[in-house]
This record gives sequence, structure tokens and C-alpha cells, in this order.
Amino acid sequence: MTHALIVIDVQNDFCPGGALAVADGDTIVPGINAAMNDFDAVILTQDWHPAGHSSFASSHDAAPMSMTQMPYGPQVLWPDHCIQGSTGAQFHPDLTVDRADLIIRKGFNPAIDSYSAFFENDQTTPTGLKGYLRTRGIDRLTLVGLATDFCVNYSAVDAARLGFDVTVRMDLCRAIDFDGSLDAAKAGMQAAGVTLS
Ligand code: VGL
Ligand code: ZN
Repeated sequence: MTHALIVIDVQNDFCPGGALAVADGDTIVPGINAAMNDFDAVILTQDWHPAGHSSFASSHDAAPMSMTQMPYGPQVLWPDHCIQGSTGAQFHPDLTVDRADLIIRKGFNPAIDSYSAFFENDQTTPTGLKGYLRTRGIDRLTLVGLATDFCVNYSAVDAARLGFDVTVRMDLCRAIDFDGSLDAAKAGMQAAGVTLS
């Protein structure tokens, strides 16, 4: 089996001091760097939104963390984060970016958010990652990164649905844990056949 490590959104805005800071988000960086040596391939994802993105509360005159209805379904409205080219969108400075074979960006479509590394939030528009993995013969994935209950969760569930053998290293993830989202994410991942370790 060819086994890839997928490092989800270890970016400044999701670390303490960032615009959408995840508690202790930075503490997983040394463990992720060490884990990179145990895989056949390393892939990083980068949340990468244009200014004024439709997932931003500021684009709707709404409060951050409120909900809205998008044409594709319910959507959390986030503080402005990971704006293309900003410091907040850069990877955490200690992440070993040079070890990555591929960096895949997502969330660049102004009208559709993209939690998952495989499909945008309409659950239809592909990012291209599936094709990359399949054409490289990668069939086994281990996911780590930020945030457990959003981008890691959606990526893991999509990957399992696509037929990959998926493990999430919970010790190398940190969660937003908003309104029960972490418990729901764990249950959803397990129901999809994802191994939580
Ligand atoms: C994420 C919310 C908005 C994540 C990205 O990386 O989990 N969460 N954009
Ligand atoms: Zn985002």
C-alpha cells in the first residue's frame, strides 16, 4: 500500500494569535514534522480565500459564528481568515513545508466554501486531489491538522467515501469545538469508517 500523510490547514490564522485561532493549534507542529518521515508522500492543504469570501460573516453583515443558508445548504459564517497572500494564510513558520510533494489550495471559489480537501461544500465540485492520489497509486491516508471538527472531519469522511483507507491521528489535530461540533465530527467520521487513533 502507498501511504500518504495529509496535513490539513496548519496555517497562522488557525493558530493562537490568528483570525480563527484553534486552541493549542500550534502545539501539533513538532509532531506533524516528525511524522512526515514515516510516509511515502506528504501533502499539505491550504485554506485560501479571496477577500470578501461568501463564508465570511463580514460579507453578510452578520455576527461571526452565526449560521446562514447558502444555495448548497447551511453554512457557518466565519471571521475573515486565510485571505490569499496574507500572513494569516501562510503555513505556521515551524511546519516543514519543504517535505511536501503537493500543496493543494481550497476555498478559492468566492461563492462556495471548501472544508474538505476533496470537494467544495456543495459536495460536488472536486478539488482534484482524488485524481492526484489515484494516479500516484496512493490508497491509504493519514490525516492530521486543523481543525479536527471542520476541515479534517470533512476531508476524512470524503476520503473514506471515495474508498481510501483513512486514519485520523487525533493527537496531531486540534478542534474549534463549536456547539457540539467535535462530538458530531467524531461520530460522523466513525460512521464513515474512518479510524480515529
Ligand atoms: C476551517 C473553518 C473555516 C478549517 C477552514 O480549516 O477547519 N474551518 N475554514
Ligand atoms: Zn476557511
